[in-house]
Order: sequence, then C-alpha cells, then structure tokens
Amino acid sequence: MNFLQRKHNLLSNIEKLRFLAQEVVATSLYPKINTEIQKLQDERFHLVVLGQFKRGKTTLINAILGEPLLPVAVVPLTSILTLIHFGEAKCIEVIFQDHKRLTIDASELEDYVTERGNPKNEKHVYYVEIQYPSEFLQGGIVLIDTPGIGSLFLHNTATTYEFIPDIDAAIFLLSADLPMTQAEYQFLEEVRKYVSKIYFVLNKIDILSPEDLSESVAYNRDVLRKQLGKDEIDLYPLSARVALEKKDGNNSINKLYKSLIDFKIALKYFFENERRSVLLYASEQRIRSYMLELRFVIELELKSNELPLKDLQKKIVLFENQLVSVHKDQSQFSYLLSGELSTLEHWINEELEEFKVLETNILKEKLSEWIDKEGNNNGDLSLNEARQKLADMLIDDFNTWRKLFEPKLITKYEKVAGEFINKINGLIDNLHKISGKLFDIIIEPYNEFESFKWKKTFTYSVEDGALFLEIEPMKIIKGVLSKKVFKRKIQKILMKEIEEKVERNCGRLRYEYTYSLQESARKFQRDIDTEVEHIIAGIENILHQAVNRKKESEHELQSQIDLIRNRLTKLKEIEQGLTVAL
Ligand SMILES: Nc1nc2c(ncn2[C@@H]2O[C@H](COP(=O)(O)OP(=O)(O)OP(=O)(O)O)[C@@H](O)[C@H]2O)c(=O)[nH]1
Ligand SMILES: [Mg+2]
Repeated sequence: MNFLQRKHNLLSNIEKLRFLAQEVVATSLYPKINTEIQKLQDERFHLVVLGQFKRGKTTLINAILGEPLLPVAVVPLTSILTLIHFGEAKCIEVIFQDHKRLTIDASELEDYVTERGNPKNEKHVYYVEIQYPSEFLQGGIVLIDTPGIGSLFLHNTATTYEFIPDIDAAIFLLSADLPMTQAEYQFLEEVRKYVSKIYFVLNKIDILSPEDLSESVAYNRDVLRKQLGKDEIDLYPLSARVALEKKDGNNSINKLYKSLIDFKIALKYFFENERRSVLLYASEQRIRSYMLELRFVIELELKSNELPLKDLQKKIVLFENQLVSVHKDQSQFSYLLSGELSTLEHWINEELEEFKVLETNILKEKLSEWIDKEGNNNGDLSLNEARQKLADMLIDDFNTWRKLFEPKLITKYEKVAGEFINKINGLIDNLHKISGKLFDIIIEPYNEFESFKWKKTFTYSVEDGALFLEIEPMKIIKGVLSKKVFKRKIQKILMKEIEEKVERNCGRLRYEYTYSLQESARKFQRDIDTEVEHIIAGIENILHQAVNRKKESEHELQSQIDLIRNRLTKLKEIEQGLTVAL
C-alpha cells in the first residue's frame, strides 16, 4: 500500500471513530479527533524544537529560516509556542486563549512570545502562528519553537510538556559546553514515550576548541546511546548562531555554517523519504489512545445496561463506597502536599536566614573598605555615592545568591510536584480500575489509562526582576563636618542601613517564593479536584442513565443495549481496520 492509500484508510477509520465519539456523550474526545483529522488531511507535520532553556532553540529556527525572525536572548526567553508554516508572504498572527486572532508585525513578536514582553503570559496568548515563504517548510512542515524546560519559569516547562503528545518529530537541543542535566534526561524520557523520530543537535560548538569538540561529541553520543539503548544516534554538532550570522571570508566560520547545511540536508532527506510514514505512525498512536478511552466508556455503558436492576444498584452502592476511600486518598494527598510545601518553606527560611547573616557581615566589610579607600582618594565622597555603591554591591550579591539558590529550589519543587502528579495519576487509574473490576471490563495492561492521565505539570514562577532598592535623597549637608568625621558618620548610617536593606530584601524574596508556592499549589489543587470530580461524574452519569433505562420498557432497554453493542462492534472494526491499514 502506498502512502496515499494508507492515509486514506487511516482517515476513513478516524472519521468512523469521530462519528462514534459524537454518539457517546460520556467523553470529550470529539474535538481531539477532529483536530487529528484536520492535521492528517493537510499532512501537517509537527517538527518541534525542544530542549532546556537557553540551549539555542530559537536561534536554530532563525538559522534554518536564514533570518533573525524570532527573538532570542541570554536569559530564559521563549514563553509561547510558535508554529511556523509555509505561506507565500510573511504573516504573523497571535491566537489568544479565547481564540481571538490578531495580526502583528515581526517587530512586535517580542511583546507576545517572550517572558520579558509577556511575563507569566499576562496577555493570555494561546499560541502564535507564522506563515513564512521558506522552501524548507514546503509540503506541510510546521516548524515549532517551544519554551525551554527547566528554568525558574515553570509555566514555560508546563507549556512544552503539555504539547509533547502533539509532536510528530523532534529536534532535541543539547549544548556542547555543558553536560546533560537531570531535567534534560527526564524530559527526553517523556518525549520518547510519544515521539519516534528524534534528531539531536549539539549546539554552540563555536565556543569549543577542536579537541574539546571531539571529546564533547563522543561524550554526548555515548550518553545518548546508553540512555536510548541504541547504537545509531542522529547527532548533529553545529553552531546555530554562527550559521545565522554566516559571515563570509573566514574559513572556520564557513565550516560551521556548513554543519547547518548538512543538518538541513539530513532533514530534507527525512522529509522526502520518511516523513509521511512517521506522520501516519504518530497519528495512529494518538488515535489508539483515544480508542482505549472510548472502549472503556462504551463497555461500562454496555455492562451497566445489561445487568439486572438489583445487581446494578448493588454495584452502584459498592462504587460509591469505594469512592469514599478515593476521596480520602484525595484529601490525604492535599494534606501531604501542604506538608511538603511547609517543609520547603521552612527550608527556604533557613537558607534565607543563613544568607542574611552572612550577607550583612560581608556587605559591612566590603562597604567599610570601599568608604575608607574612596574617602582617602576622593575628598568629595557623598552619602548618596556610598548608598549607590551599597545598592550595587547588594544587587550583585543577591543576584549571585539567587543564581545558586533558585536551581536548588526548582529541583526540590519539581520533586514534590512529580511525586504528587504520580499520586494523582494513581488515583485516576484507581477510579477506572474500581469501575472496571466492578463491571468486569478487561483492561489491557499495556498503556492502561494513558489517555486519561493528568499531563499537566505544576506551574510555579518567581519574578526575575531586579531587587527593589530605594535610594533616599541625601539629607546631610556636606562640608559642615570634617572629612574624617563625615566618613565615620556615613559609615555609621550605612552600617545600620545594611542591616535594614538585607533584612528587607530577604523578606521580599521570602514573600515572593512562598507566595508563588502557595498560589501554584492552590491552583493545582483546584485543577486536580475538578479533574477527579469530572471523571467520577462521567462514570456516575453512565451508571445512573442505565438505572433510568431499566425503568423504561423492556423493549426500549433491549434496543439501547443493541445500540451500545453495535458501537462496540464498530469500535472493534475500526481497531481491526487500523491494524490492516498500517
Ligand atoms: N556561542 C553560541 N551562542 C549561541 C548559539 N546559539 C545560541 N546562542 C546564544 O544562546 C543564548 C540563548 O539562545 P536562544 O536561541 O534564545 O535559546 P533558547 O533555547 O531559545 O532559549 P529559551 O527560549 O529561553 O528556552 C543567546 O544568547 C544566543 O545568542 C551558538 O551556536 N553559539
Ligand atoms: Mg527560545
């Protein structure tokens, strides 16, 4: 069978599935299946650039397009998904969460897709879509820039994690100068569950000497081989930045530019030869997980309709009884979560307290030294200058401390969040297992309830802004006092101010960290409760509908059972059709 026949077969099966999903009210699969049909009809292929923050994802996309279209920076930046596909003319549209669209100019992109221009996504952007006249994008390729994972802006990590199931193939960026981090390993493991084709790019090779480069390539290849358990790794060392700048007249730069050309050739080869089968495979995987969900719902409907009323009522009572323990688990989890968060807050306090004492002493020492030196060199030393110096020193020290402290906080936080998400997924699994067991529904051990699973992650972010330091106007009239006395006076005032300023700024950090933790926990708890209640309501709805039907005539009940049986048969046919088609 050629591609078009396979695509046609897959599409006709998915269309049957859509029809079925529309009939079965107890699921919300219909829009998801609809999107899949659209994507397959247009042969839209999601080639997604992934990786930790600041690895150079956005720069690589610009280099592939050959123009600095998307904004890049030295700080974690991209916060919104950007989908770029072929168009005769450049056109950029922002799609908001309420589905409103706005056409913007390239110069305005920064205001929507970056953490700086749109902090914490306060503009409620869903995604950005760009039409771009590049030959590379022809044939339905959608090149997608994602927010980097693992930065302090956890909502960015969340956006990217949520998008993983929609990826057809990935370009996974690593950096030549840094070994892979724990966050990257975890992320790669998650991506592998959904994506069969992954290209690895070892970026920033321009900063390494040729010897260090070969060591870095060998090391990363080895790590990936072990991690993926396979010998063949598609690893492309290159420099996105140099390739984008592609300056002529310098041989080494030309060589680096060539690595990007080689990578583009490999991608082109893939597009021409493998893209279509990968597209079908990825689509089929998504569809199979939707079918598992649908099958569970239809079987539950069938079994509950087939049971005699008395037995059904008994089972409903049993289900409701078991729900008590589910709810108990649920409230125990929130109790555990708040416990874990208080431990984390306690740890933050301790760390800040330790830093406060240390920083107060260090600043006193550093500033006294500076006043002594400046006072001797510069007769015009003013209180304001000294205050400014203190502010600079304090901002520097706080920023250095934050750089060390915040990654530790994130690691601890992600661990708590990860454990909690596993617990919730266990609870969701359990809900289905309880009802499956009560109604004798056979659940295939593979993949179990993957499609029901909670895929969101815990969102949490901390402002990256400067520390707020007010510099009060100078009140002492210089000149009235002798230089020496004046110096001593400045010193005395500022030593006291150091204590206050360190105390106040540590307090602000403490507030910011704990407030963000509590806010994100509250939101998470709300989302989880809604999700669990939604699943329970779905199951109860099926059971109670069946009870009501039992009160109708025998004839009507029987025709309803026949209808559901028929749906199950249709679903099995679709399943078989899929297997034959692919
Ligand atoms: N030396 C060097 N720097 C690079 C290269 N590619 C990107 N950079 C720099 O790395 C920094 C981050 O680049 P971005 O493209 O914004 O990285 P990103 O992965 O998109 O970052 P996020 O959007 O925050 O996840 C910028 O300062 C780039 O100029 C490269 O090949 N070599
Ligand atoms: Mg970026």
